[in-house]
Amino acid sequence: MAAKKSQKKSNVSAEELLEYYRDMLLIRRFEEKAGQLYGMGLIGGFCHLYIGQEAVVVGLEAAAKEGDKRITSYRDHGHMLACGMDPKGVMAELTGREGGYSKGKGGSMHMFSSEKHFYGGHGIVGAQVPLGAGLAFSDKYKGNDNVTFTYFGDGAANQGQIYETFNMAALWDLPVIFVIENNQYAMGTSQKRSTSTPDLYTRGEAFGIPGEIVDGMNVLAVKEASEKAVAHCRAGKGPYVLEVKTYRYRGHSMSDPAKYRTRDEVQKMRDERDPIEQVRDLLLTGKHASEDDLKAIDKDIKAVVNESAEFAKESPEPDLSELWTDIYAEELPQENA
Ligand SMILES: Cc1ncc(C[n+]2csc(CCOP(=O)(O)OP(=O)(O)O)c2C)c(N)n1
Ligand SMILES: [Mg+2]
Repeated sequence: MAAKKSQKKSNVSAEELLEYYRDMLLIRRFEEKAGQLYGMGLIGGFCHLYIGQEAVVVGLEAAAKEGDKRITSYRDHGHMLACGMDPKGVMAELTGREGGYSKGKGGSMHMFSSEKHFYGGHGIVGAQVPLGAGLAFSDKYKGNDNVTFTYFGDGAANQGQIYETFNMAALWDLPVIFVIENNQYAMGTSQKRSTSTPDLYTRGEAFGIPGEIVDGMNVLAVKEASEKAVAHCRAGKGPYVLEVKTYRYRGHSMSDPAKYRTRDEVQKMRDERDPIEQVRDLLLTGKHASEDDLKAIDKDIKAVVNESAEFAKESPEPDLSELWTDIYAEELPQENA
């Protein structure tokens, strides 16, 4: 059903569809592998998987250009892979090893890449939102046309600091896209139980920020909305809100028994709305790819993910002396000063 809808709406090329298929599948398989390594005791601490939400970040990234920034919460592995960070470095950080993006000292929720303009990975709900506006402020100040994608959840959307940020972002016309990843739950609390007005995309209205609701299980719909929001920000018209309706298949974190929803609810979403299956359908029915082509892609992705897991197991534990590094900021390189 949904696949047919997106097929009608888009004139997307086969190459693009294949790229989205690959990017979403990489996130899905990476997260499945992370879940396995967690079960084997190789990953410690918190670990929040992104399975089910892949179309959100892949669709948003489809409209990004070099120089754009992104910042998100603790559910961050998909964001890192979608902006081109190396799966090996991400997986090795999950296992707490030297080869990880934070040299094994950060773990799942605390990874950064200045090269890919990825600013974390934040464990405090909503904390990344004012930081995202700050990143956008830096671009506005420097006079370039970069935008910042600032992701947060439906639960975070009820926090006070979000609205202080909306006010400043609108007042200063900051080039920031506030992406509300509405996966319908904040830990075990459904949006219905926690939120007085269900339409989170209208939350910017009081500040004069335009907003839109987007089908987050449909990567093409997300891409289209992202292009619109990005064009708005690059044109200097200030911030934009996108409420992207999505769904997480796994528990809130690896330690969540998920008793607050039925198995049927999750299964129905998987069967009827899965973002990867939708693109797979488009590729096959549009004869852009054969079953064999897709099998070959699956095999490639599995190899990349297995390689990342091997690296994450073999990379050494950080040396004790690392306890004393990365504590204070070093002098900034001139272009960032
Ligand atoms: C300030 C703060 N309060 C509470 C928590 C505990 N906590 C962690 S995640 C979470 C739910 C957030 O849900 P949502 O924003 O919808 O994001 P999702 O996990 O669904 O991606 C809560 C309450 C926290 N980490 N920080
Ligand atoms: Mg949520």
